[in-house]
Amino acid sequence: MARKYRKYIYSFFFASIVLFSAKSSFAAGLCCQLSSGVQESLSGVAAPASEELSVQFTYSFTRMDKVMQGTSVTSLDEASSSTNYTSLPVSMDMIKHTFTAGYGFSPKFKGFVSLPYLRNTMNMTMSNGVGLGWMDMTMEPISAPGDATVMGLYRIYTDREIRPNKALTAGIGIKTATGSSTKTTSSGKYVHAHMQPGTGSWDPLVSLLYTQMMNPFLVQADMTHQFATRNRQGYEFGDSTAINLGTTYAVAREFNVSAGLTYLHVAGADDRDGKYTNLNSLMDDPANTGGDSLWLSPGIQVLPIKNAMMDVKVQLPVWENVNGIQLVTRYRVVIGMAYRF
Ligand SMILES: [Cu+2]
Repeated sequence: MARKYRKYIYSFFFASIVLFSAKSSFAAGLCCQLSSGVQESLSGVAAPASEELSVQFTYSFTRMDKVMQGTSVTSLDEASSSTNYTSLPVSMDMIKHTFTAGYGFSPKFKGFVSLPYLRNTMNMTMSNGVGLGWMDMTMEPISAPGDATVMGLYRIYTDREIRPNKALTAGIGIKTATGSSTKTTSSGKYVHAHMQPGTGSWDPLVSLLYTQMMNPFLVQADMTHQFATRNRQGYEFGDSTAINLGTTYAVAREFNVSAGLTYLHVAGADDRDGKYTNLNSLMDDPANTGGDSLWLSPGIQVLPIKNAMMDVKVQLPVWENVNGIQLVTRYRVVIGMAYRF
């Protein structure tokens, strides 16, 4: 039944599927690791065919208002009574607009560039001193360009040139340092490292992607690793590894449903010179960065006209194990629009 739809899935997904849009601002505390988008690393970007240009616009909204310690959900009250922190995060929203362009230089090689623009907002609560209670405050929003990413994908193996059923693709790239990592608050101190629009570091990326058509399903497995390097201010965000398993099912010519399962590992950050560190603030203690998590991502894809696609997905954490205590994601919504020329 879905045989005739096959090429539509193909045209968008088979070749390369890279959404590194998120690599930008890969400032990864567990709270922000999703916003940094690691988990999307190899799923969802429109892939251009040879001598074809693809453009994609992606909007993502990440809501963080859950506090976790290790594998269990805790509360702000508990976090404030069990620790000495006098500054705690209440909620954080991250909005990211990403423009991605891809070009197929040959049937085997494709190149991509992605440019993000971020808006991060945050509410916090601060102690007025022992016995004096807590006061809520809203931080000044951060709105700025994030880190651009450049990536190349090379198809290593395919079972046949025309309408392949299987393909193995390797990717190599770099997350640049185009976003600012030195935004300050009104008091002149650096904003939380994980709220900065960029990381200030040039981080190499490697990925491997396997796709297989199992009519009417398209199945893919991929892995991406980002090597975080130290930025000029002495801060090093942790390396991250994302392993993703996803499937797309062609319901009709113009409509697909998709599901993804992602395992994400993010190493803790290291603030060598202490410029971003404030041990009175939970968000500014590097001990509260990094961890492991598992995400589920149901979604739909609409292909209204030839060469165009719109997709919407929700990403939900189903299991997490954070280092220390962290503000983590409750949900994330991603909306993408792509066109190939
Ligand atoms: Cu804050």
